[in-house]
Amino acid sequence: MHQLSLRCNTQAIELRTLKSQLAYFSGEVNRLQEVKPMLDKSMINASQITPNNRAAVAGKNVTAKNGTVKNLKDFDSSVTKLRELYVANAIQGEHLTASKIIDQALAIGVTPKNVYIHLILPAQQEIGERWHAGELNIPQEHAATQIALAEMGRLRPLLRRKTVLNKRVVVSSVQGDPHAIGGRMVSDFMHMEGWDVDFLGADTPSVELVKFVLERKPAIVGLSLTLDSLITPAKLAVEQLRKAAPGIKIIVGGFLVSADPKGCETIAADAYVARAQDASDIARVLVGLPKSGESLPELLKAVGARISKARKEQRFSQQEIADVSGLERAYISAVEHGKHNVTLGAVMRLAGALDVSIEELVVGRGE
Ligand code: B12
Repeated sequence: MHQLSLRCNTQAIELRTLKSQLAYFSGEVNRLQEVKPMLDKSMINASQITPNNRAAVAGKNVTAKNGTVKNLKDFDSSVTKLRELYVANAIQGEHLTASKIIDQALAIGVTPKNVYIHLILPAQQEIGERWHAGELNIPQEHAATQIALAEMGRLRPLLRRKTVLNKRVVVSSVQGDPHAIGGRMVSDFMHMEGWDVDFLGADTPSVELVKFVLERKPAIVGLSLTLDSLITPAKLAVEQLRKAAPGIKIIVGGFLVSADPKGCETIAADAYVARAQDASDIARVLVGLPKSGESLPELLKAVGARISKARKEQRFSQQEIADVSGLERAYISAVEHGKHNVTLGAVMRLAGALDVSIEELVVGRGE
């Protein structure tokens, strides 16, 4: 009864999620219909935008029509041009145009994830350099940052989830650190890769972080660190987390990991990861899962080893498992050695014979 009501609840939640996604997409269609006449009226060919005339075209629409984007080189240069336009508009607070530029990037085939990586991230970096050099003032940086956050919010539902790992990660900036966009990016990418994510944003006091971790029981904590003055608080947070939750894996990432990798090592985390897109693979290794980009032979070997281990743990011979599963003994032997591209049907039978879940054989227990 309890299970039934849980299942009903889950289905209701899924239905609500689907409904809200549907509402989002109908909103998007309406928005695009409104924007289309504007785009048609003021089209600029992407190849016409050069660094010299970018001020002239800033604020207008860019298109990749007329066969402009023919090959990768053209594609790359279009992305670069779109990025320049995005920066020009973001620092002026021209959100609507910045938004349309992102739509153009999507229209020429840039994936939402690559919009994060190739438009928003470098735009923020350029803004940082120009701010540091005194070329931009604080309101310009703030305006651009708000646009970046809003655009990421708009793109987030388009980042498709590839799988579900049933493993949690808590991502937060270190106590005292006001930078949150990097942590947001990591969170969104890890969600795509199947992690359940709690993103806490900027400046979480480490005592509160520890309490939250004890409640949520994540497998991984990701700490985002930008400022060099915060190495000591980061180190303290790691110490407190390890004391309260032994066995927890901690990844430190952020601007400082690229800027001062040696300095960061003193934090004594389990891994230091500079780029958001690498976080999931490193986290998978830390919790004992195979990397998602693993080659087929490696995957078959890993699956075979898990089958062999489960069989030996239960003291079955290959012949006994063959008898129960209805598979040939020689087939099972080849599968255990990773020499056979085992079918899902066979994994299902083996899982049944060994009384373990399919996931346990394919993905592992996370041990
Ligand atoms: C926006 C911004 C701010 C905003 C932040 C608002 C917000 N909501 O985030 C505000 C205005 C608050 C701010 C404040 C300051 N800032 Co500031 N800021 C920036 C700026 C321009 C952009 C940051 C950003 O959005 N980057 C985009 C994200 C996506 O990049 P990222 O954070 O590096 O994240 C990537 C990776 O690092 C990684 N990553 C990040 N976190 C994590 C976590 C994990 C677990 C993993 C795996 C990976 C990972 O994933 C991302 C994608 O790969 C940067 C410039 C820059 N180069 O980044 C300066 C910058 C970071 N700021 C800087 C400074 C100095 C400051 C101030 C100290 C300035 C001052 N004197 O007041 C203050 C902080 C004051 C304080 N309270 O302590 C310096 C830092 C230099 C340093 N480390 O010594 C920078 C580099 C500017 C510069 N060139 O000098 N800033």
